[in-house]
Amino acid sequence: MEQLIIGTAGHVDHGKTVLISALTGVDTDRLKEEKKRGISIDLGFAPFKLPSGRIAGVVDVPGHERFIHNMLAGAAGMDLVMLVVDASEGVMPQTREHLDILQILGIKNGIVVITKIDLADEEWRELVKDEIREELQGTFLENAPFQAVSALEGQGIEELKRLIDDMTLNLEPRSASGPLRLPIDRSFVIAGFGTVITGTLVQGSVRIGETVAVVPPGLEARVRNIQVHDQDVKEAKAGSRVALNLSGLDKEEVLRGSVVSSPGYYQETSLIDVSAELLARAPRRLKNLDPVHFFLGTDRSVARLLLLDRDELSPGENTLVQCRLERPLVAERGDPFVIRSYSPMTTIGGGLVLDPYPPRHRRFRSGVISHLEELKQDPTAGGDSAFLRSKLDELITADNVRLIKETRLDQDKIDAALKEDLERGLVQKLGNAYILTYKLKEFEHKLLTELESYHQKYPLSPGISRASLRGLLPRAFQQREYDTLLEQLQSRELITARSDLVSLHGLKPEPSPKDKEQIDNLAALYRSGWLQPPSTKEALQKTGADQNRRDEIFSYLQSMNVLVKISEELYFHSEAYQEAVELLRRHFAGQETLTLAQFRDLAGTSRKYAQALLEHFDQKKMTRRVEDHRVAVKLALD
Ligand SMILES: Nc1nc2c(ncn2[C@@H]2O[C@H](COP(=O)(O)OP(=O)(O)OP(=O)(O)O)[C@@H](O)[C@H]2O)c(=O)[nH]1
Ligand SMILES: [Mg+2]
Repeated sequence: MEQLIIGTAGHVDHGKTVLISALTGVDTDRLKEEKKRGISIDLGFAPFKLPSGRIAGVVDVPGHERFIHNMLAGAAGMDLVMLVVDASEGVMPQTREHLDILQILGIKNGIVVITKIDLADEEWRELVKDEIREELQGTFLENAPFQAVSALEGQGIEELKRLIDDMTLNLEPRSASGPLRLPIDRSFVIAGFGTVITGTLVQGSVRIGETVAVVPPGLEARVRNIQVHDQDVKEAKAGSRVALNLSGLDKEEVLRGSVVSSPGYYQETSLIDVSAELLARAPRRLKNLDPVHFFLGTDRSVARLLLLDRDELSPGENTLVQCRLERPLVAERGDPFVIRSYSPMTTIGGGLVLDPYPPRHRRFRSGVISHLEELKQDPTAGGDSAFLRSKLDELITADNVRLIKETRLDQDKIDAALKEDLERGLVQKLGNAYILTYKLKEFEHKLLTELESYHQKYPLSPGISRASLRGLLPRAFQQREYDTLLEQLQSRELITARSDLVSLHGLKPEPSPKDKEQIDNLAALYRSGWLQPPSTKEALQKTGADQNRRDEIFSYLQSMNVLVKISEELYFHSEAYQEAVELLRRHFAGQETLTLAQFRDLAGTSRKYAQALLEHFDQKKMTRRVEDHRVAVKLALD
């Protein structure tokens, strides 16, 4: 696993930052205030080269109880945590509180690091070890290895590095497929460079040039640059610490807690159904609608807890709750969250999100409770609707038949899941098929950007051919879905789609003065050539126009009805062409048949042009060839 986040946890002053510095060579306390007070205040970050050569991202958290909200923002993405305990002091309040938080957040792997062993004798250290072991009973660190170190004198540091290496070799990588999700933990502006945000990429991937959404507030921005461990990269995948340079945002608009995501995928929500637990060591019971501090990802809000099936929640109990948030945030099914009491602020519990977009509930409704109980059985799998969406994400588009085949869900379940997703705007219909909204937006964006750059490159061209534009979409897109997509963009007045060409809406090619002159000269040339016009190559040469712009110039002249196309090489001035049709008409008004020689003489042209015109008329079903002459088919209509 290349992408790996290693974090610290533990009481204030127990040696976390100095330990990180011994491991990585980086002092992560970068704030002036931190230096002055000798404690960490905000999260610290550093790249960490493991003995195996892999590079992990380190998140160093502050231990002081006043900065637990910062610790919470950093803890969410850790793959492995070092619980740091001072060998002299032993277990202290934030050792416990951090442990509770890590446990609630579902962190799975950890090492207990006993620090400052140069200050404690062997016997004392053994006592502290026993005390810690007892504290870890029943937690994810119950069987975690211990490592004693002195960060100042270097004892145990190499052993700790190797231990971290070994323990992270076989961790399961995070999912790089699916929509992008990057909870922001820092945002700043670099003069002349713009807004930079950092965070742990928890799902999906991000590429330079991509358009992403920042929710809240729900703005779109373009990814101008990406760094992983201070190195420029083109793409970053789930599990990495990344810094994104975003264009199109002001610093004010991006705060810790917002999420960078695929456009259209996440919406902010202020009602969340959860299964919540009050810790056994919580100091008192929680009453219905009590306010608490609610922490999810790197975001936080004050929330009131609507207890759905009881009036009070006692320490050690677990129940179903609708959280009413004061400030909306981004949540997804299965996300863990932490709650802290309103005042004084201590960690009292947490749980898992069951439904991030529920309707407003009333209490003691058996229907609501049994539905949430069902969701609770498998809160991380995400139920049918999330499963269906993950399938759609892979398939890109799929109709009903395909969905049944791929999900193996029955029609009723698919209908119910789709109904919910369509209502929430997560899925949209495209003809007979379904597509994730964020994907659809991505493709729309791709087509529009291509059209923009096409028009820029070929200012005279009336549009790009329908078929070559389709080439931008994945092959999973059926013709019918593509046509529907174009129709939709047209009805939103973003494009004009004709049977053969597609252009941006309202596009009128505007020839530059120089182009205008050449175009006028070309028109004059074809007019004077009349029924013996030059080849396109000759014409371009004579007027001094760029041969490479042949298609652009001639399709412009065609679209302006100045020229009529017979073949790639041969065009006629439209008045000359009209005369040829008129000659044909007049001839057939009095006679049944027409030979090539007759037409040549009528038109006063050469055999070559007469033949090309007649073949063209045949093709347009105006005439038909019978042996060595033509008969009229449908002349009147033209
Ligand atoms: N003697 C000795 N002192 C240490 C050792 N590690 C850290 N210290 C000292 O302990 C103090 C606190 O260390 P930090 O690393 O800042 O502690 P911290 O856990 O990061 O503290 P917060 O981030 O504020 O929670 C500093 O004065 C360090 O010099 C060690 O191994 N031996
Ligand atoms: Mg520190």
